[in-house]
Amino acid sequence: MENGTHYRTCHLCEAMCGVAIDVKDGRIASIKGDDKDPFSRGHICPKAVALQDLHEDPDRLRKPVRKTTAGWQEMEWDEAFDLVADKLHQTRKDHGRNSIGVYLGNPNVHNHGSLVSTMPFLRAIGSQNRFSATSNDQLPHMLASLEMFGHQILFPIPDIDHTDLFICIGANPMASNGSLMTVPDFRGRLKALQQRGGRMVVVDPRRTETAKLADQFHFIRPGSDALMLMAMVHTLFEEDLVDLGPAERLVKDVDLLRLASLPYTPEAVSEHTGLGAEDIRTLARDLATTRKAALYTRMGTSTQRFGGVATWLAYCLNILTGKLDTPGGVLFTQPAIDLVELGAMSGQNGHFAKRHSRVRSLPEFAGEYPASTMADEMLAPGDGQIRAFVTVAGNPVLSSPNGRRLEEALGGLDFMVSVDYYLNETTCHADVILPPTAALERSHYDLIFSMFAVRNFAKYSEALFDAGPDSRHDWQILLELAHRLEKRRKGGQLPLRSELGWRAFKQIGPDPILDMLLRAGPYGADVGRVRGALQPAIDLAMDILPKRHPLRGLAQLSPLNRRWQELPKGLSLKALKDNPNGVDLGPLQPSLPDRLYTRDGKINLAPRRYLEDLGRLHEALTAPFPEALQLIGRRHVRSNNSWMHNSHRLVKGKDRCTLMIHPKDASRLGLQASDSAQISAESRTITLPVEITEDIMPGVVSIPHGWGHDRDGTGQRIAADHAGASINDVLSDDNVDPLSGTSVLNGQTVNVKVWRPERQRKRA
Ligand SMILES: Nc1nc2c(c(=O)[nH]1)N[C@H]1C(S)=C(S)[C@@H](COP(=O)(O)OP(=O)(O)OC[C@H]3O[C@@H](n4cnc5c(=O)[nH]c(N)nc54)[C@H](O)[C@@H]3O)O[C@H]1N2
Ligand SMILES: Nc1nc2c(c(=O)[nH]1)N[C@H]1C(S)=C(S)[C@@H](COP(=O)(O)OP(=O)(O)OC[C@H]3O[C@@H](n4cnc5c(=O)[nH]c(N)nc54)[C@H](O)[C@@H]3O)O[C@H]1N2
Ligand code: SF4
Ligand SMILES: [Mo]
Repeated sequence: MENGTHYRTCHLCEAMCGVAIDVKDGRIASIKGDDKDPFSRGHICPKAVALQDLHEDPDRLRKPVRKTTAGWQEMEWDEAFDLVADKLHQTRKDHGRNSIGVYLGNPNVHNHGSLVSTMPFLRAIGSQNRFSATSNDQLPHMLASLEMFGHQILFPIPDIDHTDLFICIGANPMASNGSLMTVPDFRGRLKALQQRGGRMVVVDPRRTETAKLADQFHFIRPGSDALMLMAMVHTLFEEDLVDLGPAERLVKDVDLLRLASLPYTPEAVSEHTGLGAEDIRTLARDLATTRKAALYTRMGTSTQRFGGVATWLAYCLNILTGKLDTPGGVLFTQPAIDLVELGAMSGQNGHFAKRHSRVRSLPEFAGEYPASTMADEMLAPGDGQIRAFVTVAGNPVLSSPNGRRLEEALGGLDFMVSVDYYLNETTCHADVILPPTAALERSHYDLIFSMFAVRNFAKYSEALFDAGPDSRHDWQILLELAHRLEKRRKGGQLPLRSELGWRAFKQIGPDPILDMLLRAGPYGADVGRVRGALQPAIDLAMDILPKRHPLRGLAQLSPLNRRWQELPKGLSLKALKDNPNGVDLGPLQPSLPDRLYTRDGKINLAPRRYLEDLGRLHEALTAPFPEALQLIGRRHVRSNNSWMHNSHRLVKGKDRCTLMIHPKDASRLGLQASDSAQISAESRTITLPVEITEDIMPGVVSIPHGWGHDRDGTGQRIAADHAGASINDVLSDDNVDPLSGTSVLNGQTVNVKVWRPERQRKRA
């Protein structure tokens, strides 16, 4: 690689920070924030520097490996692809197509190559037993978007750069750098908000790093957000504060929501939520009376027992107070590659509960079953039992509830293959591991997170290092496997046209597709001269064709759509290559009613599914509180889910995998600062050092996820030296939000007691 500075987007989290990487003599000399990136303006977090560690990590796999009785053995790619295709094909032949399970992990969405090849790959596998990190994460947001706006990835994004009130519930952007809100330099943007007289209010069971910068903070009992949000809705109606603003004529069923909120007075929910009734009223009034305000919720409200209802109510509150589609409120983005529109064009708006899982009858979402039932589907015998398993960029043993049970289930499979460059707690159960190129060896375009960004922005990064002939990108691995599976399914040979299609796809890869989509998109070709001639035809198509007609979609998406007339033009892959720091496409803009995808063109304020779940919410109102401690998660800026713990500079220093507990609870349990505690639920147990702090709500304890690297058979030496324990070894996989199937990762109850090895040993 040439000496000099190379510009890139950091792909590790959702923030899309620009990095400037200096290369000297073929090696990385430094990684800094890119001051010329118009979106991130030089901001990076400590993880960016660890991109180098990831790249140079001697523990990272570089060739396919196969498990043998004598340990892992390297293989050639061709041989590995054939072995995997043979095994998967045989399983399918012997036990049916649903006998193959697939789990897609989080890094897939940070990888445009994986994204364009996942669909053909899944089609070639052909199984309904699909899972992903979605059901441990943002599923309730996707469900609310689907039910209310008619499209599963059309998210209202807080316009943080222009708002005067940011209400942040169950999210910790100071650690996470934002989620479903791509917001590089959250701290800087918050500072600007506060400097223009704006305020941030945080509601969380822990006084988080974000809460410490807030103008106001409230503790809330885990799992009770839906009650608080319902009481806010109640207040808006009671005090006549409902004003739908720009959405006025688009919203339906306002009265249903009003009726539903009647029982939830702030007084009625106060004790259950831990917030004072007057505090809840004030929150509702402030949201209603601040013209530019945004209410934002994330992991803490989505991965809990009322994740579905709570997320829906958060959307409702923004709508009822006229914040949807208002600058300074929450808006839909207009990305350069509009996957929302492209999805809709091909009828892929999303679907929910079209079928149910075999063992526990949990609903699918977007063709995936909840991750919490993955082990059931492997362990329970019968037609459709998973016997072979594929993981791509995931570590569900650490990231899904009841990791120990999943581990046991993986151990019983006939065959498992993982596409991953680490031998981690999950991939160590595979028979074959296919390691892709590292991130710096491939190009990068944020197909997903550009859609969630607080400004419209496009950036393409070229590969920094040559991948070398004996390596494969994720997309090459997925397409190769798909091609070989298809061939086997068709008895060895594909019809000529299909064969040529596969070859062409494998030849061109994802970047020419990007180019095509960029040129054909809203910021694409400059149609100035031909506009006059083509405009009438386009307008006609938009007027007369039904909303879901593919031709209308095409017209809608094309640079000729009048809606984009004011947008900057000329984007293409070349244009992005010429601007390696990225291209700013302007602030978020109002887009209603065009952006809606519901059949009737309305926003459904009170979808039936949510109303049907309210019986359960009402029961919670009268149920006694849990006596036991409630366990919640947490994130730290130097960590990233389960897979950045093999970087020494990120894990060194104070142990971060601790049990946070309030002094009152600690003293009741006889726990002291230097103690370890045993945390358990039923027979699931882990042990961790305690961290006694008033920053956590009494009655609540917190453990970060992604740790527990002391399992046998893994291959990350630094991570093993800083093992910690996995919160998911304690959490139950029986516990999902019944409405959405999302795992309850926050608010499950646990027992905590002192753990002193000497005492334990004496007793034994
Ligand atoms: N208790 C609890 N559990 C949680 C959470 C929580 O808050 N609390 N958070 C949940 C959330 S939000 C998420 S997103 C999940 C994440 O859970 P997962 O997606 O299951 O796991 P990750 O820890 O992200 O592991 C990613 C794996 O991908 C590999 N990898 C990295 N980059 C690439 C690549 O480019 N290609 C390939 N093929 N592999 C790659 C890494 O080596 C690593 O093994 O965890 C969830 N689990
Ligand atoms: N450094 C770092 N950054 C990351 C990641 C990472 O692992 N590390 N992961 C990335 C991923 S995959 C994601 S999805 C995002 C997640 O981004 P965020 O959602 O911002 O991340 P969390 O820190 O999990 O924030 C959840 C908050 O909810 C609180 N909480 C828990 N239970 C409840 C509850 O019942 N009610 C309320 N109101 N709050 C509750 C927790 O205390 C915590 O502060 O972060 C991304 N960025
Ligand atoms: S916040 Fe950190 S990890 Fe996330 S994109 Fe920016 S530099 Fe990368
Ligand atoms: Mo996530």
